[in-house]
Amino acid sequence: MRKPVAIIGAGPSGLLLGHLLKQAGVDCIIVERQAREYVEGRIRAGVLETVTTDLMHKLGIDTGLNANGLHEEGFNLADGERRIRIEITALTGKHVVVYGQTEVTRDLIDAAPERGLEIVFEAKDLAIHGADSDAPAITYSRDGIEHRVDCDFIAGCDGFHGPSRKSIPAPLVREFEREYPFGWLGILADVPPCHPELIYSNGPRGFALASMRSPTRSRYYIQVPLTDRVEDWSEDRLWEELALRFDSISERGVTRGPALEMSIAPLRSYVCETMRHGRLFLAGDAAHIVPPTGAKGLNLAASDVAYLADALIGHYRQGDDSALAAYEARALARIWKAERFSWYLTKLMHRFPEDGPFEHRMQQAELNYVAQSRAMQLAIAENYVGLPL
Ligand code: RFL
Ligand code: PHB
Repeated sequence: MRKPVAIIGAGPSGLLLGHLLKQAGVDCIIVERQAREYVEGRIRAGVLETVTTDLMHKLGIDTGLNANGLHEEGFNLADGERRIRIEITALTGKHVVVYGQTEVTRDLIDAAPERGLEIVFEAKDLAIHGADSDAPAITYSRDGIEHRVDCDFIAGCDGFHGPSRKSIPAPLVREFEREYPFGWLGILADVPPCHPELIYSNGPRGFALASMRSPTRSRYYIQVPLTDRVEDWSEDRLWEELALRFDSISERGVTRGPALEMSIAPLRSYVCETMRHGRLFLAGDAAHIVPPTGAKGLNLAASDVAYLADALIGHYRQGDDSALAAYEARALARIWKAERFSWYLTKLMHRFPEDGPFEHRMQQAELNYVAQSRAMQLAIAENYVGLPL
């Protein structure tokens, strides 16, 4: 088979890129390792910046988003008993939308057949060939049959563990990494959220986040040591811990209910600055990871893809490769700012095992400053709603 663009991965970056290219008349195929049900079942991000919602509107894949997205005009940072509201709309004129990555993914997959966007699920043993040649290709097997897609360009949208980044020769890879000494234990449940807006709390018992998916579905996280496993946590123990962290600082207090999902995610900051190798372009988690504290991962994937779609469309429509040449630098400028904000909020809101009382006083002093300074609140708000493309 021959396609102008072969996209590896049907996460948010691959799906958005596929739809944007198709909408512009550039043919492509998405090849995904997992089954459709698995991709649609993953519980991940919940907060969308305008960059992401704008793409969904531009694609006209926004019925679910318009009907069920929650328009958020503020969020909260808490320490101890105090809640500092960051009035994002009053400060920036913008807002964020709470709408799950699970729903975004499902909407994009549902819309694919009617737009002629081909997605191959359950593709095994994917390999990349000739990325730095004029004739790149990918091969994979499905149901025991070998397939080959010859193409002009390969988009590596295959997440942190995918094969795209790993196919770049090691001496060419410029990468930067920081791991954090804890993870987030998350729970999703059909219970009303404890508070109308998100609360990130750095209380005496450690970090916790109260988030939501809808007025009847809550998403909570707490900081846990890297040695903890999900099996170490019963639902009752987690609800008990969440009540201790949120009952006194939320409007309604924590309502308990059966878990729809519980999982632990490690926290990492990572950037691979080599986002292009010949005709292979990386986008989303394939090139960078942020700790989830700033809600930036999915939104960065969306901005990468907005740049990459523009660049590929420029190649096919105008025969102009300048945006392809500029892709890496353009994407990295936004990525490093989001990396900085996610790292900053992670440092401010978590208890680090290596920190002593001095570092804790520094966190308190910074939160005192945030509480009193409109300039600090504005700096946090404009990063949270998302820096311009
Ligand atoms: P994904 O979603 O990982 O998708 C990559 C896809 O590639 C497939 N793949 C392969 N396909 C073919 N062949 C192979 N060999 C392949 N290897 C892998 C995978 O199966 C998968 O389907 O990357 P993408 O598209 O770049 O999207 C990135 C986002 O998923 C990620 O940044 C966010 O989920 C991060 N994130 C958050 N981001 C936000 O913007 N706001 C949030 O509130 C937020 N909360 C979160 C998060 C991530 C979390 N976890 C679990 C990591 C909360 C959590 C808990
Ligand atoms: C979520 O609802 O899953 C969520 C919200 C905000 C974050 C991270 C995750 O910063």
